[in-house]
Amino acid sequence: MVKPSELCGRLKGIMEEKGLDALLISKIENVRYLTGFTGTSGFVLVREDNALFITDPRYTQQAKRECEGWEVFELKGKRLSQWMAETIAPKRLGVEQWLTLGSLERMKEHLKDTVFVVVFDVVENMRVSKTEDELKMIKEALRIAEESFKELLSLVKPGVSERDLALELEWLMRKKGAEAVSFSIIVASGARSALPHGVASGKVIEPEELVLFDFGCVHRGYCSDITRVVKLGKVSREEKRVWQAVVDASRAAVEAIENGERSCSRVHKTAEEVLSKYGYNEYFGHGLGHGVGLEIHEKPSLSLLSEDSLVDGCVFTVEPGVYLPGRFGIRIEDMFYLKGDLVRLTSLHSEIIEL
Ligand SMILES: [Mn+2]
Repeated sequence: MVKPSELCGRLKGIMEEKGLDALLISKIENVRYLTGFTGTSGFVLVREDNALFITDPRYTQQAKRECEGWEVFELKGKRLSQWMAETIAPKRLGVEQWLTLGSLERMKEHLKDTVFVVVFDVVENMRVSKTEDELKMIKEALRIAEESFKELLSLVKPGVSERDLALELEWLMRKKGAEAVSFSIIVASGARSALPHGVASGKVIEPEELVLFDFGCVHRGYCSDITRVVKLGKVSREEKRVWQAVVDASRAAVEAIENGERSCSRVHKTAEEVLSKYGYNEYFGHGLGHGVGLEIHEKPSLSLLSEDSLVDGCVFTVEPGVYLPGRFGIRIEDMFYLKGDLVRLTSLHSEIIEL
């Protein structure tokens, strides 16, 4: 949570630069980050010297309890744009890049003379560096996911479908206190493991197959994200080599960061170079990793095109993968926290788990 006065201070620069007399934060994760509001409908309206939380009668009571230090305004019987037109009538209103074109068109019906100015990532940038409290919640989400996965392993055997395993894993995580899964669980077996985002299907697992699990859960709004690979039988030579390439790529990225590299694109490149040495570069098509917090994918983005940097306090994944089409794929994903030193948050070992 950020105090309204502090928020005004932090946004003063951008508001002056863009000549805004008001800035509307509408993306719900950003609203939650700023105010602590956990409902699904709410806005933060920032002006030069105050910031207000706005919601509708469904959430007024809840917001008064959750949004400590925030003035809660209940919007009743009219649209936000109508209320803004009647009260503050902004000349230049900042909106986030997430506002839909449809919402913008509707707002213009009331705010006819207002100039709308898109601002990018104002709150996302504030969210990059995690507080101790946020870190605690991420760690708990990770602990729940890891323990659930360990329990799931006894159920991974030939004849079980990917979907059943995904359901079991979700069930285990929910039973341990997770609010939700952080994304649709990926269980990809055999040749499907070469699909980087092979969401669990009805496919039944066969003997001697590799099974890739990518999963995570949400604890008090905060996400976790892990990828591990299981082999039903003994790992083959080639599988071992691909795994080694992936683990070496991950280690090289981690070492670069430990040696002070902060450019996300350069960290990505470091990992890619290792895969190149193994001849697997063309089988790795996605970014090396991403920030994790209130959203499963947030800043910083560790990819070739990213302009992001790793900053103190950021939590992110490192997840190189090699996908051999029609054959198999291996990805290992760990979570890290940068605070002076780089701390590996994931505690599961990275070996292929032979069952
Ligand atoms: Mn991930």
